[in-house]
Amino acid sequence: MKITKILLLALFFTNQLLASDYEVRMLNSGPSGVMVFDPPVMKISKGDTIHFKSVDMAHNSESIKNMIPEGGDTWMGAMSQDISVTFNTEGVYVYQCTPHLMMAMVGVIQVGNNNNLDEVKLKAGQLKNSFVTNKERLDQYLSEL
Ligand SMILES: [Cu+2]
Repeated sequence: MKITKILLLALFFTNQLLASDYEVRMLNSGPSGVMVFDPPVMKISKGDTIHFKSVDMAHNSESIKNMIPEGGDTWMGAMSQDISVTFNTEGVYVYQCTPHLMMAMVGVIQVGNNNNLDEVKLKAGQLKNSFVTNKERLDQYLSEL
């Protein structure tokens, strides 16, 4: 019995150690265009953390309603502030920079599986209507999953 307990504990701590940290920068101009998250598309594992870095001023990171998996945590970063988000629910998440949504400053994160991808793509079709520039950007991002 004792051995089992120790093994379980070891497994638990190994999982904790294996969780990875990633950085997404919020930029006025980046490799993929103007007003972008960099990198804009991330594939991570359950339990991983993303640090959204306020590199240029006047950006934030906020999850978009109905574009995250069922039971997934929402987040809302303050303007010009870093925010760290740990993802414990698998699926596809779409998030925005609130003041630059019109310019399609959005990003996509796939945590583990992409079971909700069809649903997210459907919502993306509607969200596109609020983009003034870079209208194809979100479709492009989603096609990379
Ligand atoms: Cu922005």
